[in-house]
Amino acid sequence: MEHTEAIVQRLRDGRMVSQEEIETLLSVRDPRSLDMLFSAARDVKERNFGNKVFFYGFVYFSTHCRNNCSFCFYRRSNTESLRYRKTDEEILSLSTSLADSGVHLIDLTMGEDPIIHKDDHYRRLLDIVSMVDDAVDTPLMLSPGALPHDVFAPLRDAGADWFACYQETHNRDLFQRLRPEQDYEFRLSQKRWARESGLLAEEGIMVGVGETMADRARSIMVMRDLGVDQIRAMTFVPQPNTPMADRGPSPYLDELITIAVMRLVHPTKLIPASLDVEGIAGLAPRLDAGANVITSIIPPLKGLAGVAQHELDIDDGGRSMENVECVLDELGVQKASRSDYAALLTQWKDRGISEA
Ligand code: SAM
Ligand code: MD0
Ligand code: SF4
Repeated sequence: MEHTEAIVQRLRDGRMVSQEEIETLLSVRDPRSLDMLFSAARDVKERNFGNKVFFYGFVYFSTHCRNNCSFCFYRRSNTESLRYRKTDEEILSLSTSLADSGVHLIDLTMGEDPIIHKDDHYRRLLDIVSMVDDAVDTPLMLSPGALPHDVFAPLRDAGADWFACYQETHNRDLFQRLRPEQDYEFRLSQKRWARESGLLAEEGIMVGVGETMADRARSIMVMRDLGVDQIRAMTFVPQPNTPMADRGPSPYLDELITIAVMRLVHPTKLIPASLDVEGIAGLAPRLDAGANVITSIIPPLKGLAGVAQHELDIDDGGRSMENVECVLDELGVQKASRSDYAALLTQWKDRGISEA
């Protein structure tokens, strides 16, 4: 306990810690040390962001995918997964209604849909981004999978603010098992290319896919080297009809501890509490662990899916803006203003310009 407390204190003082020390924090399981870890993470969050959180709307506009990730319900070999492709009109109406409901950002997400991932300089993707950007005054994130280097600047010019692409792990062997036929370096470069083009970037890992504590600690270090602005951990949710279907789910506590340690090591970054793991029931514990962005807000009855939880809490409105705001009221947490979010993005983008 003393050793753990000393590491936490060093982080709170803004000092560096080693990968082994991060691993020590990730390995904490006794109740008193856990209390101390979570309360330090909450405290650090509140010092940097107050009692306010951001809301991200999620538009999974195409569930077609050319890849075969072993953890994913939408892998190409799964003939039983729900496939749809939203039309321009549908993407526009979903985005405007999310913007009207007051989200701080819209995350436009797709599988690596072959009709978009083709050799035409990603014309369709750029058109979608411009179309949504013209229609809403809300920042946009794009989660389209891995793209060639020369598409990043046009995406920024089309109106994207953020680029999300999760490595899942920074252990190369494990990466190859999780994302067969995909290139580790190419995927890691996505975050660098995004930042070099003036986009903000998100990196993420999955918890419970066979990684060790040391792997988790290394990911938290790599996130610092990448200089990304948002970082996430999501518990792996086993999917039927996939090679990892029978892998037991790992305890959510591991994800919560990872979030808390991420918060201590990365005090000023955005860290999601994703509704896509445990649904709305998982919101409070993730905020209590130090998360400050609520992601995967999905309007009900629009034929939209989640990624890890394709149906949970969607059509009954559990993940709607309205319901999430009610739950936040009960928790005594406030919604940040649009101008809080705009100020943060401007500050970060200016920093990007001065680094370049
Ligand atoms: N197709 C794009 C890609 O893979 O980058 C964008 C989709 S992105 C929303 C998919 C992310 O959801 C993955 O990178 C992974 O982190 C997460 N995910 C997918 N399946 C999951 C599962 N079964 N359990 C937990 N997280 C999952
Ligand atoms: C989420 N379902 O935030 C979304 C997704 C993609 N950028 C995000 C994993 O949980
Ligand atoms: Fe496709 Fe993304 Fe699922 Fe992999 S995680 S199969 S790239 S949708």
